[in-house]
Amino acid sequence: MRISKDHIHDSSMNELSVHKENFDFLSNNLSKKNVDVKALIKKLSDFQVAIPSWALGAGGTRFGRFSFYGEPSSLEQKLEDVGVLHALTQTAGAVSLHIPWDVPSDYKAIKNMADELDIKFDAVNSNTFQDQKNAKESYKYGSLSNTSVAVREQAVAHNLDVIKIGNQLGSKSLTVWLADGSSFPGQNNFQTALSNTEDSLKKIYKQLPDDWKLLIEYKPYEPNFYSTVIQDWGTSFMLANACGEKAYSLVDLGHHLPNSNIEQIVSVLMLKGKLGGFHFNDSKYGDDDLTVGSIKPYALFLIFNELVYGIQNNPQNPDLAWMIDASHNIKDPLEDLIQSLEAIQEAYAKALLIDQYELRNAQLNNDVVKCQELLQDAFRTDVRPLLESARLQSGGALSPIKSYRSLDIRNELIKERGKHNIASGL
Ligand code: AOS
Ligand code: ZN
Ligand code: ZN
Repeated sequence: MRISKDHIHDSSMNELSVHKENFDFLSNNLSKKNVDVKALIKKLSDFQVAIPSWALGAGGTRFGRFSFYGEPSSLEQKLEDVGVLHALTQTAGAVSLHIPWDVPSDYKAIKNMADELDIKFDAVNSNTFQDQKNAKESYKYGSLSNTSVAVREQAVAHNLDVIKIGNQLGSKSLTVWLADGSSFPGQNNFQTALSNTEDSLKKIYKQLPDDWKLLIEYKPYEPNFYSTVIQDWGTSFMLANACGEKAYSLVDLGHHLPNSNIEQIVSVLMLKGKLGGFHFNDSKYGDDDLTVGSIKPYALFLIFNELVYGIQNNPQNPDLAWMIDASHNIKDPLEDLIQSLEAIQEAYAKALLIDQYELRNAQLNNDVVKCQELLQDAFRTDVRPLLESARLQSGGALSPIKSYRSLDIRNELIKERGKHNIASGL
């Protein structure tokens, strides 16, 4: 499945004049406020978000799965899907692989294909939350934290394998998310579990190539429901510090207890130079993995405000690995990812509109009302014409969802790949 630039261009034609009107209106208004519209559009074009290989098919809950048909069943097909997303949005220039689900059989071919599609390999993810076929040891009672040396060694070895695989593709970071924890009080010794995890992570870190980062993801609960070893940003930060300067925390928006102030976590981690990666999604209750911006767009904007501030003021913090971490049960995964990409760009653009200088002055004057006005003025601006313009300039679609539908891409994929239902195996 390849869509040509011409097709994308043609699919955008009939709305071009409306876009022009909206864009002129907005850019006039912004210019009056001394916003450098061109520079802003350039920032939007440069902002690329990795697509996780596991979000391209229909997901599910523990109760059931519903396929969308035409889902990718090989790494090649997953890349094709990311290629479709990138061609339409010009924002999805990277993919994040999960090992062992995505082990390439022919590295050269996969790399060539990614090059052709203009896709980079972002962070690689290890998997010690499932037992693998023919594995000697089981992760039922934990992986890097397990009380058994043999299990820990197997889990460390797997992470080292993942680094090797990623290295051959040009990845520069390893993301570790552990399901380790306990479901019942008394089941685990908290101190032993944390110490074992630290030791295991240090063993992985020792073998990390010099130009790589180790990203440590935290999450309060699920699949374990009483305790999780790496439960919060503090634990992740502690472990990253224990490992060394190439180790960082990774924030997944769904991995916080209700009402956590995520923007403050982001801000503090950046001040300490320890925010390495980001998993975007949205949620109402827990790790819901819903479409970015579908539930709390204002919270997302406030998080981006801190990210923009950090990018501008915290040279001690490295460039971040941006990724969507979503799961789809009822939407076409590709449409859902397009919506997520749009929401991310929208929040970023709005955050870029905040007058940081004015905000700083209002803060120093304790003008609380002005501070709020400055934030909300940016949030209330309809920035979509800027996103459209960034996409058009890079050869993407004016409206990716509309083009995806008018080009009938899902049916094309079903024609190519058949109605085989990956989710149920039917
Ligand atoms: C799990 O909750 C984490 O968000 C992981 O980052 C990710 O979703 C997982 O590794 C994919 O199964
Ligand atoms: Zn995640
Ligand atoms: Zn998650």
